[in-house]
Amino acid sequence: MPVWIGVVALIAVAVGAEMSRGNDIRTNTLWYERPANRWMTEALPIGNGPMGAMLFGGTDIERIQFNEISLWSGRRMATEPYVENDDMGGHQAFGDIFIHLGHAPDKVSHYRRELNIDRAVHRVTYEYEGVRYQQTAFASHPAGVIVIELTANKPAAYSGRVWLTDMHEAQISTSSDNHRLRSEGKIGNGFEYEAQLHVLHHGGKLKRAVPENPLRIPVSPFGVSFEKCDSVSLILSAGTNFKQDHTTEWLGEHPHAAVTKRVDTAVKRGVESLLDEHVADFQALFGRVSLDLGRPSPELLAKSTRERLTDYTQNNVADPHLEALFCQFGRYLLISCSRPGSLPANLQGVWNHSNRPAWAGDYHSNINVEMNYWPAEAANLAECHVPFIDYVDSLREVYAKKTQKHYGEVRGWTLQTMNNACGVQSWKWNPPGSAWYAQHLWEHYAFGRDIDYLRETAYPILKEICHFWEDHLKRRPDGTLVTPDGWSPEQYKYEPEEGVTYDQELVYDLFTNTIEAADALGEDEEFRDHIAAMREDLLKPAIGSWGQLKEWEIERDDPEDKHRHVSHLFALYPGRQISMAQTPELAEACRVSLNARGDESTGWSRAWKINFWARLGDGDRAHRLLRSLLNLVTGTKTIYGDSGGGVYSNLLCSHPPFQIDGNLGATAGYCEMLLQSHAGQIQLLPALPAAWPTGSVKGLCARGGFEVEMTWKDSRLTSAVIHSKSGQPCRVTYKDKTWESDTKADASYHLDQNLNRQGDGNVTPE
Ligand code: FUC
Repeated sequence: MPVWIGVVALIAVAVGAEMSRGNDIRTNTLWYERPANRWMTEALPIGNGPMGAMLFGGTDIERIQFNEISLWSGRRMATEPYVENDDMGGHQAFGDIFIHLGHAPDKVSHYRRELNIDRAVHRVTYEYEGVRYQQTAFASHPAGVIVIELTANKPAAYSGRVWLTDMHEAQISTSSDNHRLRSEGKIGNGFEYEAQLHVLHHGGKLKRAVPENPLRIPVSPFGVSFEKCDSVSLILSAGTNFKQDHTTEWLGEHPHAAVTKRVDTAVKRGVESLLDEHVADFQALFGRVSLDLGRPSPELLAKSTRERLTDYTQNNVADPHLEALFCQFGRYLLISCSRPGSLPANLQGVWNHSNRPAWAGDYHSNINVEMNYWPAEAANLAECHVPFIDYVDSLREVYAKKTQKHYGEVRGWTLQTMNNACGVQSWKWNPPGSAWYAQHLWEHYAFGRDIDYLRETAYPILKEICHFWEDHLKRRPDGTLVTPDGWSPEQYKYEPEEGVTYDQELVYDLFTNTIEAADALGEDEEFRDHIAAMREDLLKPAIGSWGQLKEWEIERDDPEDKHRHVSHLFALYPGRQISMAQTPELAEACRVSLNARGDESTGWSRAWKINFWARLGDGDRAHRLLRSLLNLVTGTKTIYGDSGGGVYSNLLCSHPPFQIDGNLGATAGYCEMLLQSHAGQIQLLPALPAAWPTGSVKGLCARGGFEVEMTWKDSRLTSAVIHSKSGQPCRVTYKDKTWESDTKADASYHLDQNLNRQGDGNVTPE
């Protein structure tokens, strides 16, 4: 059967489903009625971990802007010399693919551009001069490639040109058979990079593009023309010689061989098989969690994502389905930009179109990189946490030397606020930054219960960060331990000082996690007891004169202060020193501070506040914050104040500009609203808002190695299933009800609305 006949049949089915919008039951889809004009606010992201791409869906000229996570300018931090505030450069844009099709927008009809986040497939469909065109794109993690397939319902419909461009000064060449474009370059710091784009076609022919250039941007004269093809497919891969190893000064092999192999293998496999493999791989992660906050009406589904956001923002329309989509979008993004084997998500995940991105697109240690990873465990994406853990592990020795240079004779390490991929830092020291990183190492164990990981990876790092504080804490004459040189991020008014609440709480958290880690290992009792004694002596959070949680030891809190950072509430979330159950007065003080701070702020600040209010058990307030984050904005200029935070029409979070932490922090917020497990028990629906009266969720994770499924109706729990993955004892609460039991590994426990166990013996071996 000629390929185009198969394609026609497939498109007929797809178009049938997609065109009758009212019947569209695929709910996890963002879709738009016109191509994207702006990269940051409209284009849609796909990614396979190391590589990301933003798709515009153009019909005249399609632009696919792409990145690789390790392409960084700036110095590479070898072990010598140690320069304070060295040139950390910035994450770099890699290049673009331009496809000139010449389908004039004013003659295009039935246009639809969509990103299905269940399958991680981007699709553009439209009609032009009687032909139905379709572009399908996806980023495959297992194959390490990005694939763009152009098909049509008539043969020989595709004639056009494709170019590969580069954001530095790479050589671009075309292979002698015209099938492959290649860019190869080197930036000033020694990082070498390469991209290869293979052009496959059915029917018609390929030839070297003539230098004539219909694009309004400079491109290399080297491109490929395709003429009268039934279909055209592009396979892209890119890499650098970055190696996550400071002993080689972060340099590994030239990427040519690896990129060639990935593209060659993908070309042999063909698009269909790559797509099947990609969808299976992606769904193995994404499909673990389903969330239903209310079925969308056909009227809502008939509206584009932009229209729904507009209604939601400007007309205050209730749209719990859009809210659920936003939650899942955070999971989609994390899977797409954080896979084991490459660097962690930076300020923009992996998506970046500039060589001078905002804040260098860095790893920002005083909230942002941590927030990126808040949903990893609770939203059942523990694997996606691994790049961050590996990153921390890879930097310990470099940071230890730098820490000694800055702090003198101390063991262990900490870090500055701005960090690149290879050990270079700048801006202010963030003394408790390493303790915050340590929390992530601990949480990976707390949720996953992998004792070998705890022993071999996490515990040694927790311990060395404790060493830093053993050497650095100051003991006052009355025996109190204080952090000596703190700064509550990023309050400019004050000089470094003792006993800043943010620092004290983070050290407390580090010590708590280390104590529990030693207990879990059953080792290191003497050290454990020593840390426990130090924890007793730490200066603790205190309540100030207007009932607020004090940000500093000296009372300077201003009820008018609307600062975006709310660092002194770390102990409420993501810490656990303050909780409604165990420290109700301090929890109340957090409430007072939050009310004073107000809701409106940068994107990530709003996301943090969702989590705070969830921990305070106030679902309606958490939901109000969620609404204030799902606020459609268009501005991309940096604003630090209270206007501009929200989301763009492509659902990427606006600081502004785009910053991915708000997306990921919001997803963590949903998890906290529906399930909490930080206080030694699993709390079901601890902050369910009135806006979600009926719903269900499956696959959220709880500490202790549990997965939870729940349904609710009329704002009350109707059933729950607790799946025990590692056989830990379990205590579940819902309002004033409790169920407590030992569990068996790989068994599921069904509970009714009163938390009574259901069924025969109540244990369902999986
Ligand atoms: C911190 C924040 C800013 C911004 C930057 C990347 O400095 O205070 O708001 O998010 O990180």
